[in-house]
Amino acid sequence: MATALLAAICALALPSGAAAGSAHLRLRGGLYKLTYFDARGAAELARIVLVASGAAWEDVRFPISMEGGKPNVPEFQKAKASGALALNMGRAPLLELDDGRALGQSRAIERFVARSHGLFGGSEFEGAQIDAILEHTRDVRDAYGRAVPAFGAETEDKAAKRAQWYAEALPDWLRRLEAALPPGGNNVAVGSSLSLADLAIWHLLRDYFADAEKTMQAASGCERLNAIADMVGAMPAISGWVAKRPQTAF
Ligand SMILES: N[C@@H](CCC(=O)N[C@@H](CS)C(=O)NCC(=O)O)C(=O)O
Repeated sequence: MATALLAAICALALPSGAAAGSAHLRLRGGLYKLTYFDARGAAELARIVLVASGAAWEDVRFPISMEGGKPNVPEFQKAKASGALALNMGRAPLLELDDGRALGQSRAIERFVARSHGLFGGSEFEGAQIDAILEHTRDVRDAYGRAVPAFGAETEDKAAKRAQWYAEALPDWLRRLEAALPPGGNNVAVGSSLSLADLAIWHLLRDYFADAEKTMQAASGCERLNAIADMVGAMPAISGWVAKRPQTAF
């Protein structure tokens, strides 16, 4: 249900509604403002990077109601109709800076904030290694989207596909992700300090999939991935965010 709802939100192609109030996306304080739906969805890793960066930021969420059995997002519609989301082609998330500049695309936002706050490695090559790990995590997420249909009713077939994902496909992906980490120690994926790669690994292993227990089982042989995820999860900024963020189904 949660995945289907996320897919529905992420696939929304809503007609333009009434014009938005002009104050809707105006910055009220903080270095950044990140606007997305009231969901983790495509924005949560960007939020995690903002949290880890220590920068002041504003977490703006379009409410989602389920009136009539389908997602309704009137504030999103207004923002979209106003052109306020044009930099993400009428979609969310959108990052705004306190100097008036703005940026769309979740991955561009993640990389920009990470680069701006020392979370993108110590050299061009480390940056590229971080990029590669980020793309690996995206590949795993995309594979899940292909393996387990997000739309439609829960069926036996879908349950079987989900079971296969956790029992076979995810362990295989995670083994290969572990093997793809650059050699090193220190409980970080790249170089010698925390980076976007570590945050993306934590998000994939501890935050992304609905079944946390089965994800832990799938990752059970992956010592480095687990060490990285544990290190990130123990960061006070991250554990504090997880404790205080709005609880959403997806
Ligand atoms: N690749 C884009 C995808 C953006 C996207 O599809 N956002 C969805 C939510 S996950 C959205 O705003 N859907 C509403 C719509 O397209 O009208 C990103 O990562 O930012």
